[in-house]
Amino acid sequence: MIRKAFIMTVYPDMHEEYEKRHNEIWPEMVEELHRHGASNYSIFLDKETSKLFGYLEIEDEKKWNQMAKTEINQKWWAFMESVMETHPDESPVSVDLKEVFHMD
Ligand code: RM4
Repeated sequence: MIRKAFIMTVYPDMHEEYEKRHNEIWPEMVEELHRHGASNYSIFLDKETSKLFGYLEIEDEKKWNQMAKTEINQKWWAFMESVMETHPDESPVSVDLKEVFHMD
């Protein structure tokens, strides 16, 4: 199992909308995430800075990298484009974090 952590950015006036959309995440999106080996996925918001801290566990990097190309993920990113910082291809601006500590 591989732990992944990353930072994204939500627009300051979209905090509630971002949370609402995730409370109502499409079941097909969750299924696709699971199919691509993802589990234990959390996103936390820093209300002061609008930064989102994402954490998830994956089985395999290669399998996970396929997720972005799926139709449902592309649709989800298009849907989320209005509430968060994205690249021109609608993928979220995301900075990977290096793990510096872990304990079970
Ligand atoms: C986020 C963002 C991420 C996605 C999660 C489920 O807002 O779009 O890329 O993995 O939702």
